[in-house]
Amino acid sequence: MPEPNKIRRVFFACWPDPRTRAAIIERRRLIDGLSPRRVPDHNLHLTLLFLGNQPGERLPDLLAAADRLSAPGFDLHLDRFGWFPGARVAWLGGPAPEAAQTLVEQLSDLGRALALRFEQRRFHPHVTLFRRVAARPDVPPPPPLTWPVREFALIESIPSRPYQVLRTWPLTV
Ligand code: 2AM
Repeated sequence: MPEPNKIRRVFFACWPDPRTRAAIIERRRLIDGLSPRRVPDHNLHLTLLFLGNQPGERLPDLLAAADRLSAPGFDLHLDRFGWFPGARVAWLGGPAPEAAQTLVEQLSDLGRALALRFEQRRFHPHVTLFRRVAARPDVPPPPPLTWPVREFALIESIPSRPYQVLRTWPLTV
């Protein structure tokens, strides 16, 4: 039986197609050994908007609102490795295309329209590759990768389990 009142930890993300996932893994290999906390292959993703803990009974509204959203696809150019000192994560990332930024704004408008509580951070397109990385990696840039983003997804994070894709939505061409 589903538990409607359970707290669910969710976020909107770009979920890589198989070719893009393989290309991200290849680039992760270039900085292998940065920390023992490598993000598993099946969890690699790029967060658009982190909603965090939400009451389970709000999920149907969230899914229905995202069903009504219309936004164009975009290409993400991932051309650099980076590191966030606070989160101590090493990542593969790149600049934010305007269409990606607009999608993030549409998603946060949607969350606000549903009166969900979440903390909005500035959008820095990145795929986390390693966690618990003590210092900025001193590595040459990776071969650039173009990720054709043609859909987005709502993902659930459940402790000790692979991320669950709850639903995906196409972006327009
Ligand atoms: P990270 O990869 O930079 O750690 C699932 O936890 C996803 O949501 C991860 O991609 C993570 O980003 C992101 N995330 C976790 N907590 C967050 C927060 N408070 N604000 C923004 N993004 C967050």
